[in-house]
Order: sequence, then C-alpha cells, then structure tokens
Amino acid sequence: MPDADFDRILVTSALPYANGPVHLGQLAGAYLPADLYCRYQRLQGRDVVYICGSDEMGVAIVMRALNEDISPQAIVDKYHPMIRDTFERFGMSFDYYGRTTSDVHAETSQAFFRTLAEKEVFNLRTEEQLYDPEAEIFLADRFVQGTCPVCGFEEAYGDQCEKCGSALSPTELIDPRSTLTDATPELRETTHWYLPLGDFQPKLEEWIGTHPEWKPNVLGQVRSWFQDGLKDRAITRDVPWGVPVPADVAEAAGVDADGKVIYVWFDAPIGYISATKEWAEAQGDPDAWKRYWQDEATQLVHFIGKDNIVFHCLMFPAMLMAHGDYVLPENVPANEFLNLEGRKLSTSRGWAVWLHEYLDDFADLGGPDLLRYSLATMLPETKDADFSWNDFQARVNGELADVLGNFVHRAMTFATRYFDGEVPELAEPSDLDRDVLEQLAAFPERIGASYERYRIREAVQETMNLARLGNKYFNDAEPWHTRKSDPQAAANTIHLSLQLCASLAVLMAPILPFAAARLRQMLRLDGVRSSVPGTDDSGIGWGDAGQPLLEAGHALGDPEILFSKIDDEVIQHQMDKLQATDTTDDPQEPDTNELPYEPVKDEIVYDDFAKLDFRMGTVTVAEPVPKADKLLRVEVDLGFEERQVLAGVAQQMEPEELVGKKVVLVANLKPRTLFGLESQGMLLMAEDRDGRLTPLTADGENGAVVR
Ligand code: B3M
Ligand code: ZN
Repeated sequence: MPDADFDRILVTSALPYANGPVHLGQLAGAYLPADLYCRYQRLQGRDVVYICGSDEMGVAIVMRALNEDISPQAIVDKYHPMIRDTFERFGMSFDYYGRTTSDVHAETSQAFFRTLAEKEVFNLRTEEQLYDPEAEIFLADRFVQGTCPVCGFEEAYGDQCEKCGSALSPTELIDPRSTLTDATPELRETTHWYLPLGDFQPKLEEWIGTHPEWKPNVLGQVRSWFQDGLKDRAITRDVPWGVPVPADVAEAAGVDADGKVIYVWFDAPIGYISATKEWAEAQGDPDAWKRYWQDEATQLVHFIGKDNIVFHCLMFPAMLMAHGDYVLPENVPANEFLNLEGRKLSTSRGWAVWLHEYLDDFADLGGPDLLRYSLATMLPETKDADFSWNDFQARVNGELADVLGNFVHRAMTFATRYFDGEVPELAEPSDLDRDVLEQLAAFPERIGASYERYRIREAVQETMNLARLGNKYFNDAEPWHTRKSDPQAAANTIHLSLQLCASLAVLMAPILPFAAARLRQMLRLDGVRSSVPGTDDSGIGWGDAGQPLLEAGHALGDPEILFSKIDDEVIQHQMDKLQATDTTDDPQEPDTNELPYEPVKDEIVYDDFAKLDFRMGTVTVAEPVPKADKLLRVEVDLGFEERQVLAGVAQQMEPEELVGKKVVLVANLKPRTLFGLESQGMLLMAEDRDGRLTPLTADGENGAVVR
C-alpha cells in the first residue's frame, strides 16, 4: 500500500464556483470518487481530512451576477448554501466545506502572495490590455468575446475558446467586443504580477518524473504542457471582484493597487489551505492545519476534472514549491468528462441533470444511493463516459435490486421464517461453505487495492462481486431443499449468507452509505466504524469485514426491501424533463444526435447486388493530389494486381492514416479520370450523419471477395 509512508491523508475536491447548482458532470469528476475514497480510508481507520468549499471569487461569479442582475455577493450568498446543502443531502462526507469570501481566506491568500512577492518570485509587467471605454473597466477573461484565432468560432472568450478548447488571452481574439456593453474595446496600459511558470519547468518536470504511477490521462496532459513550454501567467486582474492585491506589496512595487485583485486561479487552490485552517479552528486545535499541509508525512490528494489539471499539477505545485513550507500533492487523479445521453453536457443549453432536482425527484424512490452507485459504475476515469437514464435504470434494477437487494432479502427472510430471526449455528461446513469463507476473506484487500489506486469503478465492481458471490452461493446451496433433507446444511447456508450480508454492510458503505446503514440496522450489526468524519479507529473496520462478524444465536431485525425497482415512467419523466430544458439550436455546432439518418434506398434483387465486385486490399501508397485539395491518390494491393484510386477523403484524413490499412475496394467500377489521373475503383467508407468518414476494413487476404 503506498500509504505506508504516510501518517495522514488530506483529500480535496475542486471548489465549485458558487454561480449555479451542482450537476452530474461535476459529481462524476471531482466529488463522488473523492467521497468514496475518503469513506474507504476512514473505514480503514486512517487519519483523513476531506476539504472542499465554494469558489466565490473570479469572473465566473461576476458574469452570473450580471446575468441575474444582482451583486456578486448576492450571487455567492445564494448559491453557496444551496451547493453546501445539496452536497450534504447527497451524502458527501466533507470534514469541512468552506467558502473563499471568508476573512481567513483573504488573509491566507494575501499572505501567500506576499511571501512569494518578498521572495521575488514574481515578475511585474506593464502591457496594453483591452479596456471597455463605456464601462471603464479592463476586460479580463470572460468579459471579452470575439472570434477564436485558432478555429474561427465567433463566441470565444478572452481566456478560452469553448469550441476548440484553446487557451487564449483577450488580445488574441479577432474582432473583440465587451460582454458588458458590447463596445469595441481599446488598448490601454496596465501593470500586473506574473508567475514565471517557465522558470519552474525543470523542477516541475523532475517532480512529476517521480510519479510514474499517476493516471495516464493526467500525465499525458502534463507532458504536452511541458512540450509546449510553460509560459508566464498573469496572477492579478483588473476586475471589481476578488481578493485584493495586498496594498503593502503593491506599494513596495510602486504600483497603484486600486481595483487590482488576485487572479482566481491563484487564490482558489489556496482556498484548500484556508478551509483547512477553519476546520482546525472548529476542532479547537487551531494549529492542526499545519500537520496536514506542512508535514512530509501527509499524503495530499486532489480530486478534480480534466479541465483543472494544469492548475493542480503545474501552477499550484509551482506556488507551493516557491513558498517552500508546503507538501506537494502525492496524486491528482483527475477524471475526464461525463456526457449526458450521448451529448456533451451543457448547462447553458439546458442539457444537464441537476443534483438537487435528482434528490427531490428520487427522495422516495431510493434517494442518493441509486445515483451514487450508478454514477460510480460509469465514472470517466480513463476516457469520457456517458450517463443515460436507461443505464441508470438498468444499474438500479439489474444490480442493486436484483443482485444486492435480492440476496440480502433471501438471506433475511429465510432466517426469519425458519430460524426464528436468529443467526443459525455453523457446524461441519461443506466444501462449498468453506470455499465461500475463503473467498470472503480476500474481499477487503482486493476492493481496498482498487481504492488505493484510485480505480473507483473497479472497487465498485469488486464490491458488487461480493453480492454476486452471495447470490450464487445461495442458489448452489439450495437451502429450500436442504431445509428438509439436511437441516444443518441449510443452517450453514443461512449462517454464511448472513455473514456475507454483514461484510457487505461494511464494504458497501463508501458507495451506498444510506443503504449500508439500513442493512446494519436490519442485521442489528453494531459497533461498525463510521465512514463519516468525527469517528475514531475503534470498532469493526474495513479489514475485519473479511471474517464472520455475526455470532451464532445473534438476533436479527426485520427484513426490509433495500432497493425497489425504478419504473419506466420515472425514467420517461426524466427524459421528458431533459428534452424540455434543452435549448440546443446553435448552427455553429450541429447536434449530431438530431441529424436525420439517410433514408434506405429502393429495393433491389440479389442479381443487382451480385454485379458488384468488392475486394479486400491493402493501401501501399497514399499521397495528396496537387491542386485537388479533396483528393488523395491511393495505391491498393489486391494480391493479384495493384490499383490506383482517387479517394475524396483528403479533408478528413492524413495520408499516413491510410497507408497499411486493409480496405474494401469496388473492383469492377468503370475507371474514370480526375486531374489527369485514372481512378480504378472506389474505397468503401462509412459516412456518419455529420459527414465523418471511416474506411471499411476487414481481416481477409488481399484479393479476397467480399459478399
Ligand atoms: N472553481 C473551476 C471549476 O469549478 C474552479 C475550481 C477551483 S479548484 C481550486 O472547474
Ligand atoms: Zn477555437
């Protein structure tokens, strides 16, 4: 276990902007996996502090304030409690949930800024920036929109193009306009503090080099940033909302600090530190935060979504290195994105599922656990994943109800009916019984190993495998037969099934904390360590769950249904709701899901089909055709002869992508000449509704007839 070197674990989840409610995409990225991880670690008896809070500074808040026509303070005062309460209802087990408008945060981030300024880490630069003459304000980040210089998207923001993902600076935009007044901005001089990230690159590369165990999607992004070379980053802004640049620092630098604030991506990660300070204060141990941030025996883990990788793997670590007093993250298990019903999730287009609405809608239908479980099985850990309501229903009905709930119910009702509601005695176990005991013993470590490696999906699968084992064992042992033919055998089956239920009541607690509590109650299983903050490491813990936890003769509670099935109407209602809020109608970005399928052509007879001669071949040459920007000249080896084909794919694929590919060629098409070259056939391609082409390919030998 990697943690052997550590005495304590500090876990953070990205601080959500307090500019709207929380949706499923955020949950799947930074919150749910972290909560499972922390609950698991607490059951292990480890010293864990789990920190989060609302990100209440920055332009994202101001934009929302402008939208809702209220002040930034009113925005964060509206959304912070809403987010905090929704998380709580969902069962997020934060040790502390803070907010970055707190005094402690202002002091902490200003002190951090001051320390770096005193260490002469920053550069000051005076540059021309976009200024809105009507609003009399510099146009940072999202205050300016214009055409993306990379992809031509006309609504790119000053910090990023949402179409192609390029990171931009406001002055790079073509035809910029102010999002505040629509005025055309002018250039004016302003002075800002810069963090010279480039200077940190060698140290950052060396440090990242010590972490080959990080997730490949994270290392991949980090390496590509290194490859491009890290650039200086402005860490102050002329924005009317944020943590003010400390006046003493500005004065020492001879800069007018009026209206200048610390850039939100500088102060937000410091928010993790300020929240830990506030947690320590609330514990009555104000210095405790130092152990978690400054003692090398702390394992610091940041759970985030992939869009925050650069800040958590490069910028914040560089800040921590520059400061000198802090530990660096041990891991940053960032997740990819969650799509919704096959489409990119978009809050602005109403294509999202809001957590608070889910919690309201499913309050009497199974509550948070259903979503915790189904989302956990489909987390975008290695690549983007898709949430669909049909999957959700299938997970709940087919796994929670039919496997886990069913197993518990069979064991409990059998014990109630035939063993007076007590755990029967185990005597002279059969080979089957012994085998189950042996398998049970391996579960805590196996599931734990997945959590330790941040493979949360795998941990969930392994946990459900214990319920699967239970169901299979119950079926194979057939207690409904042995009850009459061999009562002790039936007693053994029920004894062991109840032991599996008890172990499940511990091991499923990270994923299904509410159902686990009900199961413990049903089993009257007391003394299990809690997976939420504020408990010590006494009691039945994770490792104990590999052994039988119930004594023979132990009195059980009444059987209850753990999970009910979700009806089709409930799912249909959610689908309708999603459609009703969807406002997608952006001509710039056609929604491929709504494009029509090409109609099927008129019927033919077999003889029509038999006239076509399709052959397998291998592409040996592919090259552009001069002056024909749509065509590639391709040579195909048909085994018995070579063919030259002109394929209209040059705008969609690189010649190199085709060379070496097995393709299917229409071999008896009358040749025709294009740009002076004879095309002797046609390559078969699959054309998606949006026009995307994929060559048809198969494994047959060159020259093989395709029919
Ligand atoms: N609020 C961005 C986001 O919500 C930002 C995260 C801060 S983590 C220190 O994606
Ligand atoms: Zn773009």
